Amino acid sequence: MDAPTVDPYELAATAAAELARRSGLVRHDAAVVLGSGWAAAADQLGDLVADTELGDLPGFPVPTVAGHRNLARSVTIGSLRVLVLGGRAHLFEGYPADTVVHGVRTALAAGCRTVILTNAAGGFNSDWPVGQPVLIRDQLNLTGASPVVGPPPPANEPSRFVDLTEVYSVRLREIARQVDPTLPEGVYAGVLGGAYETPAEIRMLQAIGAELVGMSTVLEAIAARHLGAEVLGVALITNAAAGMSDEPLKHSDVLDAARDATPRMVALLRGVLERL
Ligand code: 8IG
Repeated sequence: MDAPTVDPYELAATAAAELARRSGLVRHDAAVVLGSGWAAAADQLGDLVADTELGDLPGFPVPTVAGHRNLARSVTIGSLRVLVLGGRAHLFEGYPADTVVHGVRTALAAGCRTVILTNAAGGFNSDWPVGQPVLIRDQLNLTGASPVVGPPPPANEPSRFVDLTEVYSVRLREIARQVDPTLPEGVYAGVLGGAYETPAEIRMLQAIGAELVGMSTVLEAIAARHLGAEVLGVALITNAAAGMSDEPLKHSDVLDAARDATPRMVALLRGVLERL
């Protein structure tokens, strides 16, 4: 394997500098990564300061997945400066881990100390209907990839051996439940994806302690913890996982479920951000 020609931490610093130049905000305080179907929330999260196309920032691929937007939006909620990333890169698109987490590293280089990761996920806890938002309590990284694999981080960054005892902040989950006391918590299995699971794979994931499954989030959460941010993960259950219902899995159903849940998602995200 060839060593990368650009250090990913340096690339994130370059992207953050360009974001500051284009947005006019020298720093941001919190970042929200919007997953599949959450993009509509970008329009309702705060007072617009600036829009920057992700493709105009160094190191960002243009999002290709339906339901994602080519947008880094800077908004304010009171005095809080929030960076809303309208799209993300996935391993299943063929990107390496460093590219998948580039948005999160850029947000941290821009000053963010809080990272809210949202996603759409398949659920296999029968208490959770489609449209149910779930706080991620913990994760299983089953992708076989990690953002801290590769050349060691530069000397000014933390060691790769990051403590993952509390990936998803207890404090931020409590704040989320102040906003919506009915929110359940679950363990998210992050897989390489591309295809959805087989019923046998879902039974395996159940057996090893997961309750929801998706193709994102886990590497970004590791990267954010590595660089010291506090992380909140919110999954929207947009489909029953394979073998859990008689319905075939379709990406269009995922987007429909997310659209219907948008008002609740916006209220949750705004409520959390207002309380930071
Ligand atoms: I939305 O059922 C969504 N993303 N792996 N499995 C996996 N990813 C998903 C699923 C699902 N639903």
